[in-house]
Amino acid sequence: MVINSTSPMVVVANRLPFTVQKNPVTGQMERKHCAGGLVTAVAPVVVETEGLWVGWSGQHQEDGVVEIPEANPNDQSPTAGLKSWQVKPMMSQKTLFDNYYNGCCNATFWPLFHSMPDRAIFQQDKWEAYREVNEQFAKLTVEAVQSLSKSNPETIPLVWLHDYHLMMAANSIRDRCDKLGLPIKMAFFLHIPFPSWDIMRLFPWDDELLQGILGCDSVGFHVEDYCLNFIDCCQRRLGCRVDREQMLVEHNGRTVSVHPLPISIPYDRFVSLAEKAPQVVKNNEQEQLLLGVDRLDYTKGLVHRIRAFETLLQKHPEHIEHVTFLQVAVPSRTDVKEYQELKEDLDQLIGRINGRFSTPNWSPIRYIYGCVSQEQLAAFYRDSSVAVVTPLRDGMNLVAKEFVACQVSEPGVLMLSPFAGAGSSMHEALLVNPYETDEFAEVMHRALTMPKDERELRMKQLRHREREHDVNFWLQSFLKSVDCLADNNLTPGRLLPL
Ligand code: ADQ
Repeated sequence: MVINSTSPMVVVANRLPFTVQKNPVTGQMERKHCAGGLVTAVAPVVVETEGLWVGWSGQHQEDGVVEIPEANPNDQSPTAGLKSWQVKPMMSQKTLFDNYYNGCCNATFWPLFHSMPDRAIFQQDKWEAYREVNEQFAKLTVEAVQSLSKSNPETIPLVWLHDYHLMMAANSIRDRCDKLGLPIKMAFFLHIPFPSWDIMRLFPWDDELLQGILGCDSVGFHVEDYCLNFIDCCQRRLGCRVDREQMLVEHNGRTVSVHPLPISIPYDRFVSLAEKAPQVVKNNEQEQLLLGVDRLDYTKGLVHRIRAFETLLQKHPEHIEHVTFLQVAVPSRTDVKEYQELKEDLDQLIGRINGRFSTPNWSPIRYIYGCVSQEQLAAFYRDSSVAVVTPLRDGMNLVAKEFVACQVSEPGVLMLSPFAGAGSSMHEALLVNPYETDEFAEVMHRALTMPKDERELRMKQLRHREREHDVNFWLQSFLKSVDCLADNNLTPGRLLPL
């Protein structure tokens, strides 16, 4: 990987890039790698620029001090090169952290930003906990920056804040660094959608939140629509002067640049996994698989999708015994009531449909509730005829891209919701509105019966685009966006013309 950045990168994310666990046999603390696009892409940059990663370790202050162990000598993961001094665990009091994480991040921002305001709670104490934990993150980040600047006073660290957990940290980081005379560049990237002004204004403290994000020099979202929503909110709520063409927002005498930076996957890695993965066992040679892979989350539209599959079997009984829906769902936020209810609804729905349509030799739905290895996932992607990626709302959606990368033999068909960020660039997918059940079933039928030459053509173009715009491309685009614009903010004056 070529990294065009000389600044040490300080990544600040809710989570560390690995968890720390006690080995039950040796009693020693060990790193447990968390697979994920962000860690795979960003950890090598932190290693190479001798930067730092600030995040929650999974423990609380009540649990005592966490010592970060060095990587195991056999560690092959992208975080293996991170020395223990480069990992800064954030620890908070348990109740405070719970109000921040479960209370505000997941019960307010997650549903609100996915345009599901009826599911969101708006509580002052949760919001205060959010601000306080962001302040704790800010304090630790500045200590980290200080330690870097001591050992290398020539460089200007690049602080990169990630996601909806950390929208209120930037101004505190900036103020503290200013007082210490520490120059920094600061960027923010949001992994979920940024909603329209109509939704954002429902949040009682929207002005503070927007000002929080504007504390950065550069702000990134997956797609242009989210950028424009953000710019719109800044103009309408804060009265900022904005330039929509160049995507600039003026605030407090500084100009903040806004960038569409569509995240992606390590494309080549998925290709080679798919080339090696073992064959998926099917009922018979002709059986076609429809595939869904998601975290079990209400934004992912699992219930809508399974209902559409039921309609397919009802309206096109020729698929009975020839088509199976394979749904893989990773448990997520299992201690939250809404997620437990979603699991129950899905269990019941799948049970009912299997009861209704199963024959002695076939059941319509195979359902895996759990995590599967990337090798297994690659096999599912490769051997499925259709991937059904139909969230009700999704920042980007990496599953759509992983499926495309794994199409190394017989080309399959991608069905995609226009409400996922991926929908705005993967034009050759069959777009389907997950709320429109009958049409959804018809598009499933079309995908299952699509002629080979059409499948080939669509998949070829999808694969070409994703190969060119992989996760490395995303990272390089981000570094470029920071290099061109943040320097101007260090020498104030790049304000919008009056
Ligand atoms: P997520 O909501 O987690 O990410 P997504 O982008 O689809 O959604 O990523 C899910 C990841 O989990 C994929 O890499 C997938 O392979 C993996 N996965 C899913 N099910 C699995 C299973 N059963 N076993 C193992 N792995 C599984 C958030 C936003 C997205 C945005 C990403 C990145 O909500 O919109 O695309 O961040 O910015």
